[in-house]
Amino acid sequence: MRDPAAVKDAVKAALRKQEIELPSWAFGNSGTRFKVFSQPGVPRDPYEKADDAAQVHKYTGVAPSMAVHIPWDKVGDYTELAAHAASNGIRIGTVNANVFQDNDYKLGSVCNPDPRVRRKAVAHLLECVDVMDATGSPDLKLWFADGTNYPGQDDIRARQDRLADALHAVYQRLGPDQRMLLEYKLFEPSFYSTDVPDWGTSLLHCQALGPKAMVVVDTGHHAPGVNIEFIVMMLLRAGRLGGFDFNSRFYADDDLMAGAADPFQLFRIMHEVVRADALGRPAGVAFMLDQCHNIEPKIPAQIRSVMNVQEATAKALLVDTEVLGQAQLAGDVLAANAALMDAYNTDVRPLLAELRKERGLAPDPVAAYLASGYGEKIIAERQGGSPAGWDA
Ligand code: LRH
Ligand code: MN
Repeated sequence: MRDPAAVKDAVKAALRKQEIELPSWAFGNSGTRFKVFSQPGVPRDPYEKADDAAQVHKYTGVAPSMAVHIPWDKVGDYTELAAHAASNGIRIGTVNANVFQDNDYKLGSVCNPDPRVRRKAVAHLLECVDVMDATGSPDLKLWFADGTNYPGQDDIRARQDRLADALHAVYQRLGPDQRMLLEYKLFEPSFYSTDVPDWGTSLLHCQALGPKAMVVVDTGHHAPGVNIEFIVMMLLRAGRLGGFDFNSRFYADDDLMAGAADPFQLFRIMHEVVRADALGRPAGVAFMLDQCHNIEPKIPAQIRSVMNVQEATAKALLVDTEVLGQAQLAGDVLAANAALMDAYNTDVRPLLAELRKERGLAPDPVAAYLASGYGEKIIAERQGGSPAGWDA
């Protein structure tokens, strides 16, 4: 029988080390192909995005970095941007390349049949490594919209050769402490073939490149019904899980708040992470949010999302692994399932509120943020200029 106080202390100790990275683009205007809704007080540049990201860290204590997306977060001096973030108590994290918004990329970027276009795309990826050097960011995250819309449109094998060549060129440029994170996605914006559609394709390319190439699991990038925690387990087992893009979805790549649509799935994923002892930084898994708050206020939504990941993690840390392990080995199906469900059905909100108080934070981060008046302040201050958004 476990000592409840010892269990609680162990869970709190692990949660204190948790770090969840925020996406700069979640603070800008976003939407769908039908409409990008504007919201008052939205940041107008990466400096203001970092200010907003710092608010999330201020109230949660577990969001010490903001991922940037180039050119959405292009600035004259990236070292200065990193210094500004640091003055707000956070750091610039993962650098996301963007080779999906230029007319030249209609038939693809690094997989494009036209070598001129491929060279242009590789040049951008290399520019992103320069940004990493300036900000001190360890990770380059690559997601390619590349694919085809009709069978026969292009030679899908030749496209893999082009992709491999481009990744190799960028891999060579990485510094000793830098990594490349290759994100896969089943479909969209391509609707027949996507050049990096699944974890197997990403893993094969990463293994061909070398130890600094890792796979990113975006929870919205799978076919309905896919057992994502199985993929997570396999990538951890292979030592190739570089990171997560957490969000949730009811249908496709909905980019909703993590845990909002399927908190049980997020718990099952975090159970595999905890089981592999991969929660802490030494394991090298970057826990990132990748979301768009199309209709809801963005900063409280980010705070809520971080809390959802914390809650799923706390529940995973509460799994009585001894009872679970014994039931599994005994083939006691119901006892094994019950061991997991007992943890999942535990209300961890009091434990998290207690932990926040112990860390000098408000027990309810959303309420504390809303009471701070920061939301009203930025609406009043951020007059003029052009609000950041996907098409910025
Ligand atoms: C692609 C994606 C990728 C980002 C983009 C903002 O769907 O998940 O991670 O570059 O969203
Ligand atoms: Mn993503």
